Amino acid sequence: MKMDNTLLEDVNAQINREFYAAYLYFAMATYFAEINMEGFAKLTKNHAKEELNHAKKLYDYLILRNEKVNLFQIEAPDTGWTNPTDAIQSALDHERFVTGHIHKLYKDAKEKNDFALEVFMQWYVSEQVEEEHLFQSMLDKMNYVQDCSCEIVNIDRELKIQSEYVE
Ligand code: OFO
Repeated sequence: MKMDNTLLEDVNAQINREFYAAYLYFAMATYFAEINMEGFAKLTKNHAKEELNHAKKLYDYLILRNEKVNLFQIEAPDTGWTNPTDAIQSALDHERFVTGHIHKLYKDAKEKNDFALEVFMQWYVSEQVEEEHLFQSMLDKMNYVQDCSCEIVNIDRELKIQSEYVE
């Protein structure tokens, strides 16, 4: 079944958003590396790789459906973070923004009776729950310790240990 044109445009736009997300997390990893927060740098770099995978899954899906992939220009992320908490807050804001688009795509697929796309998008709906949880729980911890930099350093150390298992 051919994909509705609006749905196809939206999937292509989502591919771009996933690549943008990868760019954003690589930028964040650079910021954390520059301030010597190795744990946060590893976590965000690993997350950038996950975002590339999200883009690739959508790309492969369009190929499988014999639909046209359009790769658009990737916007440069805004990198004016003033401290680690500010950066993680912007990660959470970004994930909430992406969740809104994923939900819209899922709803549109359902309304246009594209059941294959609807089922495919379920994976992204669930993934967004995990993505928001990851940054929300981190942010809660960071807000809890507030400006106590030694505690932020401890969180960074923990993240460094955890992300060594992921790589
Ligand atoms: Fe692709 O989930 Fe985050 O942005």
